[in-house]
Amino acid sequence: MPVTQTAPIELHYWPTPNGWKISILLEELGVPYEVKYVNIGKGEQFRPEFLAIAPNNRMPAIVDPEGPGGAPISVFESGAILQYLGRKFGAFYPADERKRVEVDEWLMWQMGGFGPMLGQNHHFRIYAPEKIPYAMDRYLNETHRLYGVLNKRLGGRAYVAADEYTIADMAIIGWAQGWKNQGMDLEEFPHVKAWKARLEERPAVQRGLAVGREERERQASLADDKDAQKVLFGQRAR
Ligand SMILES: N[C@@H](CCC(=O)N[C@@H](CS)C(=O)NCC(=O)O)C(=O)O
Repeated sequence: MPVTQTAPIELHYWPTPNGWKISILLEELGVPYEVKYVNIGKGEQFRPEFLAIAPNNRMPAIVDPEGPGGAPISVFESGAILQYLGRKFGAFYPADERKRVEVDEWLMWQMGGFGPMLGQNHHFRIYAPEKIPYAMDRYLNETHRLYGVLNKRLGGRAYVAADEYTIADMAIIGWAQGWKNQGMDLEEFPHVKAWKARLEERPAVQRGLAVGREERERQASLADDKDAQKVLFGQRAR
């Protein structure tokens, strides 16, 4: 029986590759949700009410007022959120064990590699006050390697896992938006390019990527915003 959602899911969010994963899934599911912006450049991720649901001071996070047993539940870490919503609504996360293992493999590949490594690449290329060739090369090469892995995987396949469109694709697509700033040339990765275009044709993907665009455009770009850089870079245990 399809699960219905009556009360909106709270999405604690800022428009970035990790945030887009969840806005895309919620748009695909067509369930009610309410965006609560967490402006990470202004330090809103350190507010006590946000830390109570996301102790790692990173968005995205959700609060589902209709969680297991009908009681509210909060979830942080984008991969865990994708899995929770996929299980709850029985969509984009196949129940068949072989398929689910494939989805988990590619979801973890994104969470552990095609996310953290691309993030470091972007940091050292764009934000680092000094250009450190060793760090820049290391993360550029790793990004290139990861795009190569994805390209091979997508050869002869429409989607990354389980022969269908899943949360694994949704986890990866946001990170592939930034290929230029990551120093990549998509012509080198034709299967990635075709897959990206295929996903971007989906209205829900377009809507998911647009959530909060105006909020973000109102802000100075992080590369020029020294105050935001102070908030985001060089964090230590508090
Ligand atoms: N592993 C986390 C990473 C989330 C993450 O890095 N979020 C960034 C924006 S993309 C953030 O909230 N940064 C705030 C900060 O650095 O304080 C996830 O996938 O949810």
